[in-house]
Amino acid sequence: MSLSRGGSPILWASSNEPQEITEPMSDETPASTAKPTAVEVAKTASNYLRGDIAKELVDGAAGFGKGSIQLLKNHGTYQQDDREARKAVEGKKSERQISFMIRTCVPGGKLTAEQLLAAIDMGDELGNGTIRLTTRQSIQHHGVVKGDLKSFMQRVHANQLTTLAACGDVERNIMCCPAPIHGNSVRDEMQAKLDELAKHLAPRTRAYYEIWLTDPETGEKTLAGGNAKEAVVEPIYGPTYLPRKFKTAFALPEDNCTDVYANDLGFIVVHEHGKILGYNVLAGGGMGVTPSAAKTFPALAKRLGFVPPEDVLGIAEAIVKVQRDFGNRTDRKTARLKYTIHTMGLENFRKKVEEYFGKPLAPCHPADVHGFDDHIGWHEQGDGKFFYGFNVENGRVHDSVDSGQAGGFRLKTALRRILRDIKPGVRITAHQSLLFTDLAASDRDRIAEILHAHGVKTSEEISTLRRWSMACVALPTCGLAVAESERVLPGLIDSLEPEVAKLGLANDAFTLRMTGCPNACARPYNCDIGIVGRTAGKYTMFLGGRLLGDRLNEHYKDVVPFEDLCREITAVLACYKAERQSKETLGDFCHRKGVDGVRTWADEWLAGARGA
Ligand code: SRM
Ligand code: SF4
Repeated sequence: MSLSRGGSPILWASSNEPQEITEPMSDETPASTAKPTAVEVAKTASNYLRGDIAKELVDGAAGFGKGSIQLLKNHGTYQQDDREARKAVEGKKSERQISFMIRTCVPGGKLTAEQLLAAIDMGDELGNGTIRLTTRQSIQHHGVVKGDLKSFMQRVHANQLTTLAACGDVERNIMCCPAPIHGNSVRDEMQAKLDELAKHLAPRTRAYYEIWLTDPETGEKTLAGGNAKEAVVEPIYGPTYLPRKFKTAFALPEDNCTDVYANDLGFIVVHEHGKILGYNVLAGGGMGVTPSAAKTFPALAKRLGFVPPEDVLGIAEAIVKVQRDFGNRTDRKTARLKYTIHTMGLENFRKKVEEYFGKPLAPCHPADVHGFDDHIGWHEQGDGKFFYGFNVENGRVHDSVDSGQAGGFRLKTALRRILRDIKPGVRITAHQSLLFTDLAASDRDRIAEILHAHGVKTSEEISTLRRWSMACVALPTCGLAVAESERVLPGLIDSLEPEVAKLGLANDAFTLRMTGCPNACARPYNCDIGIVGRTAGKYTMFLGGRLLGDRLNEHYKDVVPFEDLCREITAVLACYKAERQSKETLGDFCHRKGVDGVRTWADEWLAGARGA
């Protein structure tokens, strides 16, 4: 079956249901009940995200109670435990080694060298010694214990960043193409618009400041913030915030590096002759699905209308408020904006948005995404300086020699050297990688030397396949993972690289994205090859999306053992090589031939009938 741009349920070919998630999503409420979900109850009673967090923070227990666990997400932190350590204590809940994942917002992925260095230090001193660059241009830390949460938040604040609204039922980290191309006022203005919007949609409760940013000794509020004097605490969100997470991205037609169609709200810049005419507004994108719940589906955002630059904040606020008032608060599985639009119908949704916006929306400008740049490698900035896109495999910044891995490298130490010695500007990409900006031509050799001295490959030395791949975090920290992802994708790529080279496809760019469950944190449903965790050691394969991110892929094969992924993917690539038309991308080829046609061809190839 085809997953059109409008989005429709995925059909799972096998009758095997996915393995029960070891720890059911604690914020789920059965769909049949009309009562507000437990999370809604917790938010309502929380007095603008306070709840019992402050009390429980100092109660001596290793973790928080159920209500606080939900509220804490809005403060940017998830209570987790190392799922491998669980086995050692035979599943006794009380003995789980509780720690916290902390996500820091980095709007548009823009940082200074000092800020990234400080984040790395925090990971070493209070976390698990690594940091994770995410698929939404932000930073995650893992392994922070409860007793260190407050000092962690204070250090994030001192680093001029925040964890407020990095997770939770609010607007999350807003994405934007991070490339620093000077003299390109379109990019400059778009990035400035993102900053305005991020500020506009940030929660205004003082809870964050009261709980985390008080003096640890005296309890005094030494660090300013919030809107103490405003009569209305949350003029946009209200006391119960949104029914579910809400995500926004900006993109350029020629560069959809933020995957704008995967967002609840998207803005595609419409520009002519170096001037922004306005933005095409998209609404209702989202990837997460629950395979056992047919009511859930991935969807690309729909094209809603066009606004001039001065109306971006207004239209965003109107859409957020429609979702606030009409989103489903009785079933978190169908609470995202994509379901609100599905339930209301696009035209009714548009009318409601226009009502909240106070004027009609102009029809979309024909401009649409037609290019994608991951910004890896060396580029001129346009001001005599350069930026370097540095591929960080799956976004994990660590020294592998510390963890005793074979073929070790010291990426974290190399990054420290680059950040300290060269002091570049820093941007995080939506592909979990880094841009070092404002470089001189002479920095080229220095950066390569530093990387090599630490056993790290430059972006030019990795394969095209690895460069365009992404994996989500999954095990051991993610409580929702049913299969491995980040820890196994590098090995899969190791085995695929020679096969791809043998087929003569080493220079072909196609996106390969893997996740440890169908929640789809690495956006596997709109790429060329999606590999989604189905159960321990087994995956569902999807084909026929594309690098541009404007088409959902289709179900190809189910319950594929990890050990078979390399040959299954190789067979698909062999089919592509044999039958593609000139300049046809892998995704376009699979879409044209159809997944059934590709499957038949590939199965014959695997059976030796095509000279495999
Ligand atoms: Fe995600 C939940 C990690 C981007 C869809 N995601 C989670 C949690 C918090 C697991 C949990 O709820 O207990 C994961 C934390 C694991 C860990 O140990 O760190 C997690 N998501 C991530 C990150 C770190 C993956 C990565 O490898 O980079 C990304 C952080 C982004 C950020 O900085 O804000 C991340 N998550 C995404 C994306 C991609 C995107 O937004 O562009 C998606 C698909 C788009 C979407 O939202 O539909 C995504 N994450 C989900 C979902 C499914 C939501 C749904 O509507 O069904 C969940 C589960 C949920 O919300 O119930 C989830
Ligand atoms: Fe966890 Fe990956 Fe599933 Fe996201 S996609 S919830 S990180 S296993």
